[in-house]
Amino acid sequence: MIRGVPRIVLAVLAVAGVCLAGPGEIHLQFKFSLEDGLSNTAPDTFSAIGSSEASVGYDIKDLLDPPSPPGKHVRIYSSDAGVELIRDYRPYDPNLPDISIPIELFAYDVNESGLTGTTRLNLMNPSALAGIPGDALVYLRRYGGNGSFVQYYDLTNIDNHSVEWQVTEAKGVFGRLELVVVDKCLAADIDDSGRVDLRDFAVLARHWLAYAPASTPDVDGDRFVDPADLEIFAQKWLCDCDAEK
Ligand SMILES: [Ca+2]
Ligand SMILES: [Ca+2]
Repeated sequence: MIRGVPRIVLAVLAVAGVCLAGPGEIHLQFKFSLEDGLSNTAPDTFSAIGSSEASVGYDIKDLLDPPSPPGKHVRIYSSDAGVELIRDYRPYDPNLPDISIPIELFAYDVNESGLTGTTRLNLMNPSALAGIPGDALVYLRRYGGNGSFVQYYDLTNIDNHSVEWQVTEAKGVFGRLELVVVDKCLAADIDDSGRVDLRDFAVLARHWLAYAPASTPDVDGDRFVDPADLEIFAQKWLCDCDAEK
C-alpha cells in the first residue's frame, strides 16, 4: 500500500467510476463592491457566460459601457482578452466543461490614497448553478495583488455566494480571481493523459495531505491534497475523459 493513503481509498479504487455527465448551461453574474466606512464605493458587475453556440463571442457592446463614476470606484473584469470585459463569453461543452476565466479586481481613487474597507463579492444568480452538470466543479480562487493564492470558494456551497474581505489602500489591480468550471474527469486526470488511472493516483499519493502550490496537482482546486480530492478521483476512476462526450 502507498504510504499515508487510507486502505479504504484503495478499496474504492478497485471499481470503475461513473463517467458520463449531463447537459447544462452557464451564465453566472457577480457583483463587486467596496464599503469604505463612509459610503459604498460604486459597485461593478461581471457576467461569465458559457455557450455551446459557435456564433457566440465577445459582446462588443459591453466594451462601450460607460465608465464607472469619477471619484472612487471598483471594477471587475476578465483580464486575458486584452480589453476590460465586464461580460465574457467562453465556448462551453456542457458534457465536458473546461472553463477558466481570469478576473481582475480594480480600485480607483481620484485622491490616489487608495480605498480601505470591506470588499464584497456576491453571486447574483445562484439559481444558474442548477444548469451546470453535477459532474462539474464550480469554484473561485482568490489571489492578492502580488499574485499569491489567498482563498478558495466552492460555489456549490451557498455560504460562498456572498463573501467579503478587508483591503487597505487598494488602488489599481489589488486582487485577482479565477473562475473555474471544470468536468470532474478532467480535474482528476492530473497528467492530462485523457484517462484517470494509476499514474494520476501516484501523483496524488506523493502529495497526500500536502499544501498544493500553483504547480502541484489538486483535483478540487482548493490547493490541498486531501480526502475531498480522492472522493472525486474515485468517482472518475478509470474514466476516459474524452469519451465522455
Ligand atoms: Ca491521467
Ligand atoms: Ca483539494
